[in-house]
Amino acid sequence: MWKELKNPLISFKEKLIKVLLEEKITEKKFEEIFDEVEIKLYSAGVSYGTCKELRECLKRKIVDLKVPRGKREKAVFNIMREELLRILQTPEIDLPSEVGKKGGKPYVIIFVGFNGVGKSLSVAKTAKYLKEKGFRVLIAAADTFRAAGIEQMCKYAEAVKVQVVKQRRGSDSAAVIYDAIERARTKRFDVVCADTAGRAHSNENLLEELKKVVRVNNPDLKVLVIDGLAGNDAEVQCKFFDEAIQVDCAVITKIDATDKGGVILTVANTLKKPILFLGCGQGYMDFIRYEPEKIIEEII
Ligand SMILES: Nc1nc2c(ncn2[C@@H]2O[C@H](COP(=O)(O)OP(=O)(O)O)[C@@H](O)[C@H]2O)c(=O)[nH]1
Ligand SMILES: [Mg+2]
Repeated sequence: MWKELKNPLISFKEKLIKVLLEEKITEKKFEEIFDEVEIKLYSAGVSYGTCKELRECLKRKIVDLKVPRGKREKAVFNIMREELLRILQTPEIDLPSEVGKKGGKPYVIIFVGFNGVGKSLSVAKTAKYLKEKGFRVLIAAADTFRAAGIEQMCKYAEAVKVQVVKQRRGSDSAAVIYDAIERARTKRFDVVCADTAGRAHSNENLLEELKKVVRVNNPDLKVLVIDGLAGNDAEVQCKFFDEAIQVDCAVITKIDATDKGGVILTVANTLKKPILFLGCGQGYMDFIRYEPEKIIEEII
């Protein structure tokens, strides 16, 4: 899952330790070693901005580092651990407790993101999870744009045994979600999980539509879904959606389908917002909690 991230980081660590055995690490030496690693980090999906930040904070701690013989390995490891953790550590969110706080009023979650990133499946995973926590969950099939968007959401909803609110294809996605919230209010549902249409940088209309969805429905949680295979583009996607609608948290999908893993660093560092879960498969239970310490254990 993390191979392409792990290999360069391990090799970086080993190179530093090797130099440290002979002499102090000068700034020039540090830059030289980091340059080699950086290219590989890019291709593992760590964005330019995130690499730069990592370089600067590691540099500050490692250049001229003085440690007694025998403690060097541990010292380098600790510094890397600390700095990676600083990047990966984001505020936490406890979804069931947030839903509980609404005290009977429906808690509204919308999922946004580019096409094909895994929004609809993430809606179903979240709905199933919350249902199993004892909440009454309703799904809004509000991807009214894509052909078969509604049918797909209905199929997922049926599979996780959650009721769904839908309208005709091409109808107003804000209105579908509005309807679902009304239904949730009158029928005493605790949560509405709303799908939306995917969009791209160039999709002005869809972006306006998304802003309207937010304006009209004032959701409690706006979840940005990012594909774990997105590579460096993850940074652009984070900024694009955060500027448009101020997202509250992220989901990173398909981490089972890649060795890159760097997208996680990029998203954590760019958004600095909670990561709700990591999607790790096409089944409705295929997601894991986001645990930065565990990830660091894997990568260094
Ligand atoms: N392997 C894997 N596939 C996923 C994951 N999440 C979504 N997918 C697949 O990615 C494709 C697109 O997902 P979908 O939910 O339709 O994306 P949407 O266009 O953003 O709604 C589907 O084939 C999903 O089964 C995941 O965590 N792992
Ligand atoms: Mg979809």
